[in-house]
Amino acid sequence: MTHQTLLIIPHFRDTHRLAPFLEELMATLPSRFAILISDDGSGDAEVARLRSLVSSVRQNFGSAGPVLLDPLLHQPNTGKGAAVFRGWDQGAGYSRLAFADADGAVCAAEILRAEYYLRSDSGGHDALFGSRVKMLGRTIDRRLHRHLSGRVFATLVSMASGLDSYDTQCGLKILTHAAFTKIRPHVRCAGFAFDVELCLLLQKAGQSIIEFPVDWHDVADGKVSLLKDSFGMAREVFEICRRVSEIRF
Ligand SMILES: Nc1nc2c(ncn2[C@@H]2O[C@H](COP(=O)(O)OP(=O)(O)OP(=O)(O)O)[C@@H](O)[C@H]2O)c(=O)[nH]1
Ligand SMILES: [Mg+2]
Repeated sequence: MTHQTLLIIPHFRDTHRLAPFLEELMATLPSRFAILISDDGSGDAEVARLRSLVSSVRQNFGSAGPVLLDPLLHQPNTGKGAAVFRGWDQGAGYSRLAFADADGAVCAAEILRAEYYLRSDSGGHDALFGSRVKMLGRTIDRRLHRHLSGRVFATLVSMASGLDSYDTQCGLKILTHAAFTKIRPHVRCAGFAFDVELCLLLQKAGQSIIEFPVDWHDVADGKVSLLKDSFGMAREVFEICRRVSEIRF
């Protein structure tokens, strides 16, 4: 079977959290998936750990499930957005492109459920954005301060951009390769606010996005800091809104 969905895992010094998640992905995803870890300037020692993780996982799983590609390496550290887009740029020949956070906050079964939904979707959506909505049937295990800061950020994004998204920052997104090709020339944001740019560009290009509630569990030892990153992200959001408003498709 040819591989149809390219799943990018943006990675920055996260091998210890990625290791159990990568095993779970290999055990859960079918062979239409290819997994590409996009390293973002983690440094020689961490890259050595990443390479050894990839080769031991390959040995354990053989050729039955998804293909685990050689990690995509880059120096220096450029940000999560840039790492995702570098990965998606490798996606020629795939029908769908996805990314998921390295910590496994959205588990492999949820990634598969979301990908299956977009694949078999009769509504003709071009992109699916995971969303952390507390609702019957879904499990959201998230620290209160993360939830509250996420609501503040989503409200800020909505006021600045008019975007009606409930949760732009969830660590699972899938889109068709065709949709990505349309917006690629306009992609600029390298940092943690890249999801906002992605959403605004897709909308502006007339692509239809569905928000898809997924299960989420916070995994300790994250790198996004409420104090350190929120001002930079707010600045990025205003810059993205200004720039996207000037783009014509
Ligand atoms: N490429 C790249 N990826 C990063 C960087 N910092 C974090 N990441 C990745 O971005 C993803 C999310 O980062 P996390 O550290 O899980 O963020 P968090 O603090 O747990 O925040 P939430 O998951 O949103 O609650 C993971 O896949 C990280 O490896 C970076 O500087 N560059
Ligand atoms: Mg996380």
